[in-house]
Amino acid sequence: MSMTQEDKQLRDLTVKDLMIPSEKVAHVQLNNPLEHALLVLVGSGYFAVPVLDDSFKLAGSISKTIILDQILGNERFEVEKLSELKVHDIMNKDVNSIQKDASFIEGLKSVIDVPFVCVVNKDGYFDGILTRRAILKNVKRDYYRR
Ligand code: 4BW
Repeated sequence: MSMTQEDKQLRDLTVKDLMIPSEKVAHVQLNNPLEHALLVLVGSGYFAVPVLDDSFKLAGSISKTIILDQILGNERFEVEKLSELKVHDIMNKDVNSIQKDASFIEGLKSVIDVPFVCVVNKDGYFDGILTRRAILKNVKRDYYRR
């Protein structure tokens, strides 16, 4: 009989047990105009989402703050930039990633300074995200089980 995630001790959990799979993750693509990215961010309610290339490899991340900073002019928001600029022009390219088989503690360390980390396979293809929420839920479960 296979163990469910609920039965597992923290030390037996891997990122695969905790991650949100790619098909449930809101994301944008490198060549999308900023307007599309802003619609995805506002529509989903998320602060930041992953950016993927045409082959579904992780390329970066983009947040509402990066977009608003970019279109902020001296006296007004330069909204025309939303259709002129593409996601790849302003996205954050410096994103950390983790693999599915990483341990719980490696996952925990990866979300100490950021709200989520992208999960990729060894070739850089996007598998999903690991969120702080998933880590904290399991820390709480473990605390009450003791
Ligand atoms: O739509 C939401 N549903 C639920 N259940 N919780 C939400 C939602 N929006 C926000 N939250 C909560 C979560 O606890 O607010 C936290 C901060 O959200 P954020 O960062 O600033 O938009 C959420 O914490 P989290 O689940 O640990 O998620 C951390 C970050 O991971 C989010 C967002 O940037 C990203 N994220 C989470 N789920 C995502 C996602 N990005 C794309 N698609 C998803 N499905």
